[in-house]
Amino acid sequence: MTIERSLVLVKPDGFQRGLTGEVLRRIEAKGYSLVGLSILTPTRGQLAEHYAEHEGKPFYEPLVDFMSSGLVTAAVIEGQDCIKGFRNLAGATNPTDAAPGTIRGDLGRDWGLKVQQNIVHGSDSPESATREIGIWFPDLQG
Ligand code: DAT
Ligand code: MG
Repeated sequence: MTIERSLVLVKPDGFQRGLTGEVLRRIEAKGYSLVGLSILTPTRGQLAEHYAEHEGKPFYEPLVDFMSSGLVTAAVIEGQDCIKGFRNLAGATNPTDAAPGTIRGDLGRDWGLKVQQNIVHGSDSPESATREIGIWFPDLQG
């Protein structure tokens, strides 16, 4: 049993659609705690750090354009095995593939041309979580 922290983003599509509360509700209903919360428009510099692993991929520039296009809600969540647990709550990257019951499966719209519009981001490993929390919440420990 490991108490972990994970970095969650409600992306501009989720924020604009008024889904921040629904995402946070699912996080809290699962039993995870909120230990950091912020609403901001990400800078391209922040996003370059955040998405460094994807630099050079065909979807990288559209992804950074989209993520810097409006407000996002950034959250640090805490709970037992919450890194994998939140990824399970979020569902598969492509909302069409995401299972019903997941955030992307229930609320994500068609993959279509805007594949990056899948409502949420969640850290994918303890190393990513520590790194990402440092980017979005420099005052918090990963
Ligand atoms: P995830 O967000 O599920 O961790 P990822 O880290 O592989 O997925 O990719 C980051 C984001 O980039 C993802 O949320 C949506 C977008 N993306 C991923 N794969 C893509 C693809 N093949 N085409 C377009 N956008 C993609
Ligand atoms: Mg990822």
